[in-house]
Amino acid sequence: MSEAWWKRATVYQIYPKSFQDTTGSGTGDIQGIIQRLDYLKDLGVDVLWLTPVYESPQKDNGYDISDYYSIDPSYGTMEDFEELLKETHKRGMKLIMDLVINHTSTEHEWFKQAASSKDNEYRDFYIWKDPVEGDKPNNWQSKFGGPAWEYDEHTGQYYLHLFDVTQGDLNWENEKLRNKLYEMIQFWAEKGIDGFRLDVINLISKDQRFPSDGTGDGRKFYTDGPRVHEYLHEMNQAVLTPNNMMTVGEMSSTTLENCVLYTNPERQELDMTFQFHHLKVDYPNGEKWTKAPFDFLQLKKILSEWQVGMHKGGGWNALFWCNHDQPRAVSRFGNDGKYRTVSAKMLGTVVHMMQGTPYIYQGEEIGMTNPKFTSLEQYRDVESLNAFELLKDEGKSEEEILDILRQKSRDNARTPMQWSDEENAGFSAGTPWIQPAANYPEINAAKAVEDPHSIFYHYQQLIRLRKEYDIITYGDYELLLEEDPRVFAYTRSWNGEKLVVVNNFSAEETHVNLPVEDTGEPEILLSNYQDSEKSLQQLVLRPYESVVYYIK
Ligand code: TEU
Repeated sequence: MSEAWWKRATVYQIYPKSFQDTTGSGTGDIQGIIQRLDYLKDLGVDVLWLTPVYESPQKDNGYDISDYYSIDPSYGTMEDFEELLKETHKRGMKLIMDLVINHTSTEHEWFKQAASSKDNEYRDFYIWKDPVEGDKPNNWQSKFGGPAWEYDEHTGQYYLHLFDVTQGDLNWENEKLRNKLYEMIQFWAEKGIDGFRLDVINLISKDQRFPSDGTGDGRKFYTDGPRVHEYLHEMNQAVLTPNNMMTVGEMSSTTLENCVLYTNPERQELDMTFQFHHLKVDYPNGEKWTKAPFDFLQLKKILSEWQVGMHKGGGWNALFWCNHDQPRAVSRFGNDGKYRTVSAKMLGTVVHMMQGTPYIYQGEEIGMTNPKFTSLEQYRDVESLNAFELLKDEGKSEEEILDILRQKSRDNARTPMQWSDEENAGFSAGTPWIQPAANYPEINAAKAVEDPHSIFYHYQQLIRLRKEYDIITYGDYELLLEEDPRVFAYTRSWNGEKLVVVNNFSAEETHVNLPVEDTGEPEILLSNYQDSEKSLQQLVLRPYESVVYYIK
């Protein structure tokens, strides 16, 4: 079998709401994306992933879809979408859409029908249960806080929503529903798109006993659930493989074993998976809503386990630091002050030199930071607003909660793309739906493109290296200096070649004794300083210094 094209590709994630507004509405739109295609082509990315642009009441910024077949008017029209697809292809790039099929908006026609009566033909498209002893069917919790069940007065039953109360979970046990979804996927495939990112796709199969969870929130009864592999294989055979779709599954709280199964090509399920364990290293005891530093040794351990485990099992990783649900990587794992540029480059190198398909989240390529909002009025995200209320009920002060949101809120990644030093960062001529970070006069794409030493060009090189060096795609991974509290070093080995990737995760000068043989002068493929040491022996790394050595 020839190599899958996406193994050497780099994907760029666009959050359309915050990318580029062309109408002055304050919300980004599809025409805005078209205007910026040349910038993306210049960066060198191969695939664009758009978060949902379907019609939606926008309670969860488009992850609450009310019509899978139309474009939300705030983003434009179907003609705009077709133009975007054509223009993307014209530049030799591909386009993938977000597929949200664990749930729909409660404003979707199916849900409205389903809620209208117990014997409506769509009733069984969703998950309805009778009250148990006058209360909720079980103790499962919504991922956005509060119970996962909502009582419907009209029909006297509860419906399940693992996310917001306006996001009703679909009932995948129902074959008719599954076929409706495949029909919809076929519609988009025929438009000519190149694939899908599948939202929380490992949550679609629920344990049909719907048991209460003694010690937990119910997660174990629907995460990587009983029939999930069967459903994915069915969908793959029905519409994904026949249409040659590239697929990346977003896997919530998944396991390595399951991700091997999801992505080993022999199983014909998905091409690759996002897992989030390395992004929970600043959740002490699994608790997101608390301010905490990240555990560096854990970070190395988790990323390494996934490198080795997926390789061994014949699976494939999606590599990433950030998306629209995560704080900005440079603020979280790097240094967004004095060492912003070097640390942003270092972070890029760390994941791009691993095995898998790298994803760049809009603005990462220019080192955008968390916006450091100071008042609740600046936040928009439903999860953050819910968390604020829940933390207040727990007795935390407003100051404390704002401090936590500044570190953890999903809005950290949702502020407008910083294009220039013009008003509103060149994002919009109107009032942006969410405020831009105040640092846009300093940090913006126009400036980055003019500076040959910018983060932008570092990413451009990372993308190019992946195309030029087979070892990045195929090499065996090995973590070095596992216990070193500052240095993340690893090797990739393949076909007699070796890459040694050394990264200083601290603002201190750090001495490193690498357990690798002295082979004379290795070649430096990439560095974030212009004069990195040429020898691997007795290395002294400067703050956030990152070097990729190549030995043949
Ligand atoms: O996110 C799934 C998900 O579980 C998280 O990343 C979630 O945002 C986080 O755990 C909350 O702490 C996906 C989408 O990426 C997200 O934007 C949607 O809100 C969610 O699904 C529901 O569709």
